[in-house]
Amino acid sequence: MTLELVTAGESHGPALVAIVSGLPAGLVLDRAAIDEDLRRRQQGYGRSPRQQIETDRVEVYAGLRHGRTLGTPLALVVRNRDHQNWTWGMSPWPPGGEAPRGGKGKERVTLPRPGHADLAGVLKYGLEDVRDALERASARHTAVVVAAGAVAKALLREIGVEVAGSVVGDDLEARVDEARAARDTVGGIVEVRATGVPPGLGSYASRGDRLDSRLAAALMGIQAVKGVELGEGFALAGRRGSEAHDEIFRDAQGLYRETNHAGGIEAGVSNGEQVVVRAAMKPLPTLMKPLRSVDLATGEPAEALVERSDTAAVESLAVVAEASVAFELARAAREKFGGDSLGDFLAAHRAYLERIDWQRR
Ligand code: EPS
Repeated sequence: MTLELVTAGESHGPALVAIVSGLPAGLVLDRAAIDEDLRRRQQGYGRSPRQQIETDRVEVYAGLRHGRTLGTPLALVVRNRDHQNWTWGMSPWPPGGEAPRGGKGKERVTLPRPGHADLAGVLKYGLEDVRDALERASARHTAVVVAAGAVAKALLREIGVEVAGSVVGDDLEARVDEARAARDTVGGIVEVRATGVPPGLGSYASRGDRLDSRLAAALMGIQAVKGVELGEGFALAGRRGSEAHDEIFRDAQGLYRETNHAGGIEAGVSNGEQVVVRAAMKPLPTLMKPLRSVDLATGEPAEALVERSDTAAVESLAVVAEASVAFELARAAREKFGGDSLGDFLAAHRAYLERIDWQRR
């Protein structure tokens, strides 16, 4: 039994969609808790005016009855309010007739932004309008990832796992103000910590089973993330082994560690310590003072597309990274403890903890 997430949706299309399969039956979901995570994702210093248009709310179309999962695929939808300005430009069907006055998305985009999906997308898919690439590549997509992550957090809470993301460093607002004044953008670093993770999630058996490889892939799957670190990651490369590993001790309560350089994962398996991961976000590629590019319609040098955008979205990344880590931990927990109902899942978890508690003494 494993948890899977499939998403769909364009930034200015009608809605974003997520299908989560592999949840046990009987998990109670709290709509307000999911909406609260959606709200948190929309906050943050440096976001664009788009966030004043959107008030993200989850809608559920399948897999839930009276607030309890049915053990069937859960279908989540977050609508794009801004779509009302793009009904012609982002119409799923040929729009026909005249574009409404003031409607967006009528003009073909031919000025690719360095760092965005624009050029790679038109080349890969043989597109003529950069918009056909940028709409799906947009970080707007992260709204449904957060909704799915909130569901994963509800499952993890049942086994005592809490996941929290935060921004690393406290100088963000000043950096954003300076960048905005210069019509530029900034990135940053976020950290996610998960407590209560039992030892034994993930496996060293195969590359794709490793919990660290899955967390890295999940974090790299978020728009604008260019680096991922597990535990003290890059710093470990410069240390000696005697300063890099978490020695094992034993007292009356059993085995324990005094340090957590590994970030709670050894050999791709959780070791019972706090899981600590970091993600580095590049500066966003839409600059109000545009970078040099080439007009794909004429082949002539030109300035890149300037669209309404964020100066920074690092605080939002903290929420998205939290959701992404939660989803991967929940997936690993589903694989370890299985069960079609929440009761079966919890019973397997309890039996496992009893067994390792005995083994750790
Ligand atoms: C984004 C560009 C901006 C951001 C968007 C991500 O969109 P717009 O062009 O509509 O202003 O606002 O993020 C969101 C909409 C969101 O909800 O996070 C991009 O190009 O990735």
